Amino acid sequence: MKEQLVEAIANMQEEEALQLAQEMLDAGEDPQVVLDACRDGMAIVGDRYEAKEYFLPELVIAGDMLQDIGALVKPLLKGAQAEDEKPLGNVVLGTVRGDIHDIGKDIVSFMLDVNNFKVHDIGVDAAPAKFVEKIKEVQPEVVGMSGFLTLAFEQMRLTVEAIKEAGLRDNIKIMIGGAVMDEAITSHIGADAFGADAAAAVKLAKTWTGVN
Ligand code: B12
Repeated sequence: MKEQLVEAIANMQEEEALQLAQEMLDAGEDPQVVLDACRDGMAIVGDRYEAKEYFLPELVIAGDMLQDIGALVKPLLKGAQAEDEKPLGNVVLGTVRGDIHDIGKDIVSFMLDVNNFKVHDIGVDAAPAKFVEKIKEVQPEVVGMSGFLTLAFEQMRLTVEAIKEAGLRDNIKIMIGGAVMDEAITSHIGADAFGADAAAAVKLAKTWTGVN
């Protein structure tokens, strides 16, 4: 069924995709498998966009589909969290300036949240000064930057620079992620690590806060 969901997303079959996701969850499938299928489907959409088979409207539909499926998955993940636990740490998270992609960031935010981190989400198109301001305010252990466009490389680098200039770099760990990011770009940007998905983001945050 996972493959069918990937296909439905890739082929812009909105209703089928939502129905398949619901059926998988009803049948007791791990919500993470549903999210993985979304990601695989989105990767195909991205490839078709690049190949000029799809255009902006398809990206918009794909974004809508993912948000709808995300809304089905989230309550199931949330159920696992104990309400009264003390947060493991603070994370400031945002999509960098010039970039408005937020689906991946929101999944990361949500997974950190269900894993008991306090997430301070500063949204999309977040300028370096906005990161700095929030870091000063909440003094997080971890900062996460999301980026989906090639132009985000430079914005991430500028954000790290701004954090350094504000004298805040030594106290925090910085992770980056998003469609076009990879391990190789991490040191260029001046970040500490790259995470390929939300699970990696949680793992990094746990390592850096001494949880494991
Ligand atoms: C949906 C989509 C859109 C939607 C976004 C809706 C929304 N609310 O986010 C809309 C239609 C708005 C859009 C617009 C554009 N898009 Co677009 N979009 C996509 C698409 C198809 C999927 C992105 C997505 O949501 N994926 C699903 C999520 C779940 O996966 P994910 O994003 O990778 O997130 C996971 C990981 O990356 C990771 N992660 C994410 N953030 C972080 C952060 C940290 C700290 C860590 C550790 C991990 C992490 O965890 C997430 C969950 O597991 C991608 C193609 C692709 N393959 O990604 C193109 C893509 C990103 N878009 C692209 C482009 C070009 C654009 C536009 C410029 C198009 C245009 N001509 O206007 C605009 C840009 C607008 C802007 N200024 O930002 C290009 C970017 C190319 C490039 N190299 O620059 C891509 C790659 C498509 C392509 N192949 O050409 N887009």
